[in-house]
Amino acid sequence: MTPIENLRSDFPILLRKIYDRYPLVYLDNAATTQKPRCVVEAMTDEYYNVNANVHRGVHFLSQQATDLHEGSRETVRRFLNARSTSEIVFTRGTTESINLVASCFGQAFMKEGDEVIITEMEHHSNIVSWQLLQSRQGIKIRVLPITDEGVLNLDGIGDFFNERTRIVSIAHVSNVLGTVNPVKEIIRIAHAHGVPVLVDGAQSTPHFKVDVQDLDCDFFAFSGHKIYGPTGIGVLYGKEEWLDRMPPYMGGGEMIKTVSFEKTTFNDLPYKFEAGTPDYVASTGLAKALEYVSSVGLDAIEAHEKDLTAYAMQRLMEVPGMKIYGPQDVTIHDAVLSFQVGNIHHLDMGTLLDRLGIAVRTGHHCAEPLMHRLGVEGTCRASFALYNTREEIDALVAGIRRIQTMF
Ligand code: C6P
Repeated sequence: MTPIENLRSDFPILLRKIYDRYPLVYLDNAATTQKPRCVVEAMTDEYYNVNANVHRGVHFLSQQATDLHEGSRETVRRFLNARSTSEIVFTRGTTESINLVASCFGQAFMKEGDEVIITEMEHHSNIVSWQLLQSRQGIKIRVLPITDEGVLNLDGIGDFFNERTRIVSIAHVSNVLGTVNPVKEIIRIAHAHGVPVLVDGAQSTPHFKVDVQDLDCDFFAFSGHKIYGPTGIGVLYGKEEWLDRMPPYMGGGEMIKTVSFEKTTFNDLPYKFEAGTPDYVASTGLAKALEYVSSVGLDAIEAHEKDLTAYAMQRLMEVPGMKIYGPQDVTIHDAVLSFQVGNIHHLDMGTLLDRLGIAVRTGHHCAEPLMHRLGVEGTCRASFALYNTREEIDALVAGIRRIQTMF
């Protein structure tokens, strides 16, 4: 196995000079990761040599493309340790996966006054999807609070469940605080109340091993582009017992068995939820990315990123006026660091870091309610991937110190 330090050469973009001058220091991985050569090559190869629509043709290319697409589904199944490929629905990403559950689970199992439990640290996709259901069906959204340290306090969680609670929908890892939520424990508690759980895994799958059977979650969502795969593809894992009883999300080709003007019958799982031509080239890219991550080893990635996170926390705290959000304990703080330096506006900080070739994200990070809870308008956020190095963190700290002297 290649040592993790030698993997940078798999990512051609990391050689870029920003403004023709500065080596790229890419610390915006929570927004999207860079792509290894093998992912781009697999997709190019498919377009050049295989391209045909899947599940429809009797011809050679269509069958080959179908085999690739369904093989990718099996790769995803293995990656998540799902029981069956029937439980793996391809979507456009985490956002679509969550919307699918809110819409279809909501239609099947929720009536006016029924409740969903989310948390104060959710991404907009896990808030607004439920608000849309609220405006359509009059459901209620209950919000689990976080502590000042940015973690969930499970002591009072029992009070959030009642006879109207229908589902819990929570982030595995916060994209702002880096908090790793105790989802296994939350799932255990929810199940004790007879309530299923959707886990938003957008920020967990790239960083540590996820086993949906071990978690016993009912739904799990993630995006390809955050785990070194292409944009435009993601996954919804769902237990068959739930997916079977939910209505389709969209109507169209692929999701039907028979259609007449009087009556349509729907396809088996997972195709019932996959209307229209799927992004079969992106599914190949996603499978390649998951194979790449698995060959590096998620344990090795986790150890490397934990080292980076601990090192970054320690180095950033040397900067006068530094405030880091989220838990101090790196065992529950994943590869995302949101920070604020004195009264330097996060946008100024991000813009000036960019002038040094350092890419971070600034703003509310699609988590405005969390910003309100933290009492800020936005933060600066550095987030790490397997190819980042301690030297890049040194460059970040040096950049921040240089900017500080300008204010
Ligand atoms: N967060 C970030 O910079 P999509 O856009 O569908 O791939 O993922 C949505 C999403 C859902 N949940 C969490 C926890 C997320 O972090 C994200 C995406 C990016 O933080 C873009 S806003």
